[in-house]
Amino acid sequence: MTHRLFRPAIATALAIGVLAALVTAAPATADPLPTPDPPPTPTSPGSGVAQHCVVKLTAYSSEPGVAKCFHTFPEAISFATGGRLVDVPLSPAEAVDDPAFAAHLAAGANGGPVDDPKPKEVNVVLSIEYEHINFNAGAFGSSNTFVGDKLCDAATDIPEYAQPDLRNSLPQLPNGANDLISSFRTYSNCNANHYEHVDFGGAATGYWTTRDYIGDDWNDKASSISWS
Ligand SMILES: [Ca+2]
Ligand SMILES: [Ca+2]
Repeated sequence: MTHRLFRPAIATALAIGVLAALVTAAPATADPLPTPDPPPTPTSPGSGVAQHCVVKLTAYSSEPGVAKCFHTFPEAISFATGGRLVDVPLSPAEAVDDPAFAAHLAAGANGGPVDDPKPKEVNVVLSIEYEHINFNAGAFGSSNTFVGDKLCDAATDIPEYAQPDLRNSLPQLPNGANDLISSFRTYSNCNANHYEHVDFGGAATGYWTTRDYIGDDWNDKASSISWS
């Protein structure tokens, strides 16, 4: 109660003080008022540099994959599928809506039969992770395509693939793909488990399939991923 009683008095005193200061300062050249900081941006502002990187992982290895990066999404997908998918829609969002594209990737070994006699020679797409929601890398957004050398199996007790540090996945961005992912699409029988910190630390989503939005709790949070 004491504070409330004093508040009007303080406010009045402050107002009088400000007026007095303004009157006093008026004839002089006033310093410019400091520019207030802009309000924080409520959503991911985007990287500003479009990157589309493919990371090749080896099954049952915890070695971080090496990223190979491209300026456009079609270039990245063509590389990820060993050149088999060349007629790729220009944007990731269009690609997701393209039935032929989805069917090729969902079939496993780049559209070839799952029992491809030479599975080691082709890459299997595990998941494509997007900087923005709705599988949209946007004009200045990025995508991260993870590929492996075999399909995931049905069980999730032992993950087939792991990327322990997403900072390595989009090399030209200051923080890589760390704390960037907003949506993802899974392929090749794989589910993706996203972790709060590198080396699979902190909270985990559990093994999820495709999400057009990873959710408020996980937007721009993931720092490592495993697939199973
Ligand atoms: Ca994001
Ligand atoms: Ca994180």
